[in-house]
Amino acid sequence: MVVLANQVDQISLLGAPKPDAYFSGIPVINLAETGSADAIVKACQEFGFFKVINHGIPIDIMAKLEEEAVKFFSLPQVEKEKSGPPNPFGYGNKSIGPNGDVGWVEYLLFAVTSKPFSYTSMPVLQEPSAISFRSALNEYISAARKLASEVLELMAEGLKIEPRNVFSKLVMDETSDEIFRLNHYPPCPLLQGLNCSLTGFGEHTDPQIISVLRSNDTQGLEIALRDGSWVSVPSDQESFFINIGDSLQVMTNGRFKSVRHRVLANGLKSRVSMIYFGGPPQTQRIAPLTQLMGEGEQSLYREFTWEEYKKAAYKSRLADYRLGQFEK
Ligand code: GA4
Repeated sequence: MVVLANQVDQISLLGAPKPDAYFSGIPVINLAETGSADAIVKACQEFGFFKVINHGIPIDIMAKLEEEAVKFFSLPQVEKEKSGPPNPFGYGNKSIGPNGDVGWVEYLLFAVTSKPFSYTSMPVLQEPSAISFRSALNEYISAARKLASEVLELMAEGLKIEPRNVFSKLVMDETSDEIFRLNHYPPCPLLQGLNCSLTGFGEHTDPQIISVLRSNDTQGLEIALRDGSWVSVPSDQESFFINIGDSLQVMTNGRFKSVRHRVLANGLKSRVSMIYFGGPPQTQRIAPLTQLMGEGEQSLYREFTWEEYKKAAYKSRLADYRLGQFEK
């Protein structure tokens, strides 16, 4: 145990997940089926989280990027560190964000600023040999952004608001603030035989509008249900998982829930995840849509721009309830 404490420093150990915490209730949305708009709205209200199947994105696009990510994370530590530390973009190891959060994870964070995006500040991606990594990234990010947009349009349809692109236009704009993240949770063999698990990525909500996650077939992701209990999300490498972010919670005046989630490290297997975060342009005002407000309904939040929210987020700790300071 002493050895474990030395190895993982201040990363928090959690109680082992209970066997019955494996949750079979994650809503599954079949995009090939009619009626998915209503099912999406229901999932956003109940969980702020759902799985998407029949999404039309070839498995090959995910597999190619996973292969490139594994190649990158297998490089010697000194090589990887040439693309770090993240400020906020670049390679990071154990340290998450600027305020002292840590987890059993290493990652690459990209700003999706120009489309197709550039890799300034990532030396490893500027090497000529990185052609296949760059092309896998571009291909994957375009597909994930398109999926985010389709899902956001179904949300508008399900909420019966117009135009249909009222949400999707916010992430599809030339100036949209999008982020992409590749995470690698290395196995932690020291955990074997111990009745506890290690925090890979601590609990938090995503500040943006929508997040699109895909992982390999290693378990680890957990979401908090409305009663605050944690459940483990069965992994599915062929599907995507969608999270509602804080900004969409505000735009729906609390109807859609920004889901709290976390990742636990695994004793035996590596987990690789890839997440697209769709955020609006910096100057975008984030407020409940008038069309959604019932008669006499008041906004739960004071007005703010995405730029203000982001600034506040980067001053916070990962687990903080960031919307708190914007509530009325
Ligand atoms: C959570 C969602 C995304 O991963 C992220 C994270 C960001 C970071 O890792 O740099 C933050 C975190 C996230 C919210 C609060 C701040 C910023 C770490 C942190 C402590 C890229 C994002 O946009 O916000």
